[in-house]
Amino acid sequence: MAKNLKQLVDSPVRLTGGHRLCPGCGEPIAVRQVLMGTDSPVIVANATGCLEVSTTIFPYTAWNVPWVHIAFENAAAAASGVEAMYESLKKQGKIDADADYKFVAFAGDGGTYDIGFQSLSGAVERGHNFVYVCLNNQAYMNTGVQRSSASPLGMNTTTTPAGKVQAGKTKVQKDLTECLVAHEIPYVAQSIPGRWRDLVGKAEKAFNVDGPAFLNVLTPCPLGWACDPAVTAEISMLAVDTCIWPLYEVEYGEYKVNYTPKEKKPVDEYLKLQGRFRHLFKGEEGAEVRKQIQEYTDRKWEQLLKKAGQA
Ligand SMILES: Cc1ncc(C[n+]2csc(CCOP(=O)(O)OP(=O)(O)O)c2C)c(N)n1
Ligand code: SF4
Repeated sequence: MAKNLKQLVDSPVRLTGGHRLCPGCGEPIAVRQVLMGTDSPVIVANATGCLEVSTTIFPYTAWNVPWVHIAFENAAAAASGVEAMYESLKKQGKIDADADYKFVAFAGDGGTYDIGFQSLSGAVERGHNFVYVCLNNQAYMNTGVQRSSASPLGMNTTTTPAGKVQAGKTKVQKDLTECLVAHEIPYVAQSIPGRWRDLVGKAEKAFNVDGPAFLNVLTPCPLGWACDPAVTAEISMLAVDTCIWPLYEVEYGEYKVNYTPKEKKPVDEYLKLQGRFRHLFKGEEGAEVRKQIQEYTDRKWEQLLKKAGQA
């Protein structure tokens, strides 16, 4: 990574304090770290969701960069349209040919895994030069914690409630990172807010590649995860240490695992800190789901190591 911690701290503040995201929300931490990945001027497209509604309460804004709010389903389309116009204006000589603007789209998992997926797929297939960041808190938080296709097995959501009928969500999450790898784009990576060096470094790479880049960032949500707002960074690190959310990157199809835990922790250590999985620690059915989560995690981790040539 080019910049040291002091230089990062002195970077321009592109998302200011004073927004109304919940205390301990992983989203603004991730956004700040991503935007520290470049010193160039940045233009942001932001889909509907917690980040958007909480940072732009009229007549105020917490954004210090040009920012466009776009519908839930088309942040990628908006960002690619802005990027295409920029390239056109450059060719027409209407803006400085040396200008090096960067374009970034932020959206939640609902706006990425589900409703925005077709516009994301289309934009990266067309090869637009922009960075797409999924702020993945694994549910539709802004509208009251409904399940998304990013919600993990066993999660209690308002549309997959844990109770007598089922122990939370009955399906595993869609592996969207791998869907983006299948698009054969220059750069795809997973990260967390708890490892700033990893996230800022990946953002830097994403901004510097020529073409589309996708970052999937696991962003803990104290409200929807029912966890202590003080441990956002630690919970994201536990997701990595249990291999539930491996840190890896794929550059032009080449896999690299960025962090291998010295001792892989049991998934229970991650699950037990979160009220969204509380029911899994009661009764036989809960124990069975925890076993399935462990097996699924182990299988995916082994597959990843193979892809990276490390197994
Ligand atoms: C097409 C459409 N459907 C539904 C909504 C209502 N809506 C606004 S925000 C939201 C949930 C956002 O979830 P997510 O993208 O995961 O972001 P988060 O709030 O969790 O950060 C929904 C369903 C909408 N704005 N547009
Ligand atoms: S509900 Fe969750 S994602 Fe939304 S602002 Fe609060 S902590 Fe952040």
